Amino acid sequence: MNAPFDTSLATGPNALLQPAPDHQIAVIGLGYIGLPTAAVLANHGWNVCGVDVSEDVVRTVNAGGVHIEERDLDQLVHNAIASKKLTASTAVPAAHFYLIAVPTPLCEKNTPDVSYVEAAARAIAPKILPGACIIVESTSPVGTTEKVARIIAEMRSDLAVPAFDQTLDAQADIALAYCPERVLPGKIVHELESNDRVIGGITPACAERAAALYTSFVKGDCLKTNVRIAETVKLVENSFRDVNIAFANELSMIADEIGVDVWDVIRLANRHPRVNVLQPGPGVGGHCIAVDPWFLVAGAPKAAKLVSTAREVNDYKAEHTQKRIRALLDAAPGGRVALLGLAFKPDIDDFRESPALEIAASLAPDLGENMLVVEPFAQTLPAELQGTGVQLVGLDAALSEAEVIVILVDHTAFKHLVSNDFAGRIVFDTRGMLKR
Ligand code: SAJ
Repeated sequence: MNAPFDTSLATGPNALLQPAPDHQIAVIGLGYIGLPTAAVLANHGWNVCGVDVSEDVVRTVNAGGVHIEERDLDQLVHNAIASKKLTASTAVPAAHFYLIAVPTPLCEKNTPDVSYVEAAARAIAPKILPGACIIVESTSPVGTTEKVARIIAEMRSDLAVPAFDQTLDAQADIALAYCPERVLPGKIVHELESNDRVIGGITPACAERAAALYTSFVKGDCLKTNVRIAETVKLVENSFRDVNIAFANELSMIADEIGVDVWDVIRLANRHPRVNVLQPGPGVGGHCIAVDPWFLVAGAPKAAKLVSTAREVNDYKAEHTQKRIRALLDAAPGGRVALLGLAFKPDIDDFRESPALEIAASLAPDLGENMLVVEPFAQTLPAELQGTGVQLVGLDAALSEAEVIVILVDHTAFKHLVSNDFAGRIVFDTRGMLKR
């Protein structure tokens, strides 16, 4: 498919300008962050081209549809396409702003894989015109945005590319910045506009240039800093949460051993004015908190002891939960178990890195048809459970047919349940849903 923008952008060598209504924005990667961002920008009047390597995704978006479930996203994309402010393409266009929102997965050994960001930089480089601003949003190890700058500088010797230690940045032809996404799945559309943003420039002028874009649609504050601090801030945010959840998860295992109710302990401890223990669960999932802390560890493996231990505790919690379910089944030989929820957190259809799914998949080969699953956000069983004999059933069937019931996700659809609904059953409530 051809790029929809013309290549004669009205910018010159010193045109690190304020954004203008006719400026064009290319969002590279139309996933959980890129697509909502592209749609929000388009609905704020920008001309946006969303770029994705998948022809299916491009076709779906151009037809006004969405390939991911996220509250309010379908209407937003529909409006953006109908107003012709958003188009999608597999080709990178010439644009005034480039936003890179591609995945940064983990390699084996928990080291970051930034190859998609590098590929995006290589795809953008030939199209960049003087005056353009390139912003990385993907969660990235510190130094990634400077890597993007080096790739562009190597491929475009005709452009003066800014460097981190450069003092006279007024000479640069383009701007480069890092602005991490920090939106919560399930509230992405709302938080894209309401959250504060941290904007790190390779130089101060780069931060100014990128901030001019974000202030056009963000209601929160746009906080400018340097690129390395902004990259670190993102990793710190998710590591902070991971470490705190690890404390709650460790506490739940300690409580099991010493025989006290962890939910009562947390509820009462949190009445202290400076204590706020988070909630234990079956482990930590999603593509952010279960992954990003490793990027911080990779940068300073010896120093990041607490961060890496927290990751191990949260990963272990899924194994611990699975072992406890097996122990409960030993007490009900031949009995059926019903698992309530497979998603990585409540009220979401996202199963990535889900501890609930990991637990189900590890039990399935042994339990087969003795395992029932209730997941209001799945029409069919995820691939990991198909062909195992496990059945996807409704809540009522699960409650009447299973001897052991495990609450793995506190979806709203389960929240009306009270202890009496489980009379005569063995219940394992990993989320403390029945206590809240
Ligand atoms: N969880 C617990 N106990 C808690 C809170 C969460 O076990 O008390 C579990 C959840 O069940 C889930 C996991 O942690 O499995 C992560 O859920 P979450 O709601 O804490 O976070 P995410 O992964 O959906 O989104 C996070 C957010 N980061 C922070 O809150 C610091 C979001 O703002 C980021 O934009 C997102 O990561 C991201 O994309 O990085």
